[in-house]
Amino acid sequence: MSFQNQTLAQLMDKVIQKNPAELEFHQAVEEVLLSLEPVLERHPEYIAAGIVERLVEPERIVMFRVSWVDDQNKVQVNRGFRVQFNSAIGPYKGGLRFHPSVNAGIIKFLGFEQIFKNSLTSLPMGGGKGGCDFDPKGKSDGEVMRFCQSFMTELQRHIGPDTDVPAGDIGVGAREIGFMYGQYKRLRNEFTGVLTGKGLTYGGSLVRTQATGYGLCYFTEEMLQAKGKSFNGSTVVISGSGNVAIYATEKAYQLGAKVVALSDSSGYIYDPQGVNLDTVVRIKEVERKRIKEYVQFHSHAEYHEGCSGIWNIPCDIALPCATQNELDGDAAKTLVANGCYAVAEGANMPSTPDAVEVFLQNKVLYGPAKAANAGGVATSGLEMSQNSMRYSWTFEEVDAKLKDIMVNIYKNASTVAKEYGYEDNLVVGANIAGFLKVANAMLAQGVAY
Ligand code: NDP
Ligand code: 2IT
Repeated sequence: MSFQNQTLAQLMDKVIQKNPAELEFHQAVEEVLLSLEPVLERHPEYIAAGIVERLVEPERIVMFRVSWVDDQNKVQVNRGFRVQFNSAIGPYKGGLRFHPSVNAGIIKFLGFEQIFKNSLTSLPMGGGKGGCDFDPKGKSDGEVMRFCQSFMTELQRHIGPDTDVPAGDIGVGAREIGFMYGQYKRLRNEFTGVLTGKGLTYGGSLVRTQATGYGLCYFTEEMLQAKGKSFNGSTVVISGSGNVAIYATEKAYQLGAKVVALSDSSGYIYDPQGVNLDTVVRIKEVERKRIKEYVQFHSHAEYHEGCSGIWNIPCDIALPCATQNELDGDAAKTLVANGCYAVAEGANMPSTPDAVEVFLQNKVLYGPAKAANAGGVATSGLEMSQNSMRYSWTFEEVDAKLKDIMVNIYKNASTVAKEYGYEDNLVVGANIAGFLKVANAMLAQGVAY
């Protein structure tokens, strides 16, 4: 796809010029701007008010040194980020990623996408994201604690329950959130809902742990049922074996599917009988080991080095749940050739633009990340509501609200796609639906808000 609208084409050039070398950010912006062409034709007032120009510029970026002392008493220095992208519809909201690959471009792409995702949830949350190039792998609990405390010592100046509410993402789970929450509370002397994904003993919400994976399957089931299909009886391939992948696997099984493959950043397992989730949870979550250990417990299963081969496994439904750009055009063609009819994204931007093109051209049911994985942040929004009320809902109550939100995101994205002449294109539908609410809030609030 290329730009027809000159204003948008020029804006895209400017984004590339002003943010050199931030390839993931360019990719995320280009996809959204292409989707917005039909909206701007209908609504020139958004151009007049500079809405899109303002949207691609973060309201604020904080970059900071994180120094900490390792178990050998050596000083370590990492680089932390928080991008506060857009607060038009609520306090900045989005996860923190701890991974050696983290840089400004990656955090900006994630923060930019979060604006539209959060808008789609229908809850009042702006877009933000943060993280650090710290690698939790191989670190002791003490090292992770000291790092998290140092990270929060700076971050706490920039966040707050009505300002900016971070959560988890890659490398940030219950352990890291606990350490960061403890440090925030120590420094600020406040017990507030400043982070989500908290433990259940100190203000966390039931279902938040499961929410992204469960929500992904609720969304996918809705997308399938609209075309007379369902998870029931299907074969599913899921990449990753972290928080999102594990709970997507659990829900896919509950909906009657068989999950035959999972991966980590070293390689993938293929278990034609269906992966045993208890084994995966023990290896990845409890022991923090590699997925290849799986074949020691299930000798009929196979382990293959390298991540991309997972897409060669024949399946009906593919759920990429590891990281950005993990599924390229060739992998998409292989999936299609093997009969895969649905792809929904648990990870953020896992499919390259070429892969997305292949899915759309071949009429694969395709659920883009902003819509399909919004269940995590939606349940974070529900955690914020419960914290404000000083109250907690039951598992069933939160799960029902999550399901309702995911079904509505599907309906909203597909209705808007049709309304703008792109029936069945959920990329365009989700981007436009997410954009409209934010754009109207920005219009209402004036330029120098
Ligand atoms: P986890 O840290 O729990 O798990 C990440 C998984 O992805 C691990 O299996 C990891 O393998 C694999 N992985 C990470 N980086 C790479 C890489 N560069 N190449 C190949 N595999 C990789 O993170 P989550 O499950 O929380 O996040 C997974 C994806 O879902 C991310 O894209 C995240 O942004 C997105 N997401 C997460 C949400 C949440 O609520 N947690 C909400 C919405 C989206 P290894 O163990 O080897 O590192
Ligand atoms: O990408 C995401 O939506 C997340 N990592 C979850 C963010 C959140 O605030 O719960």
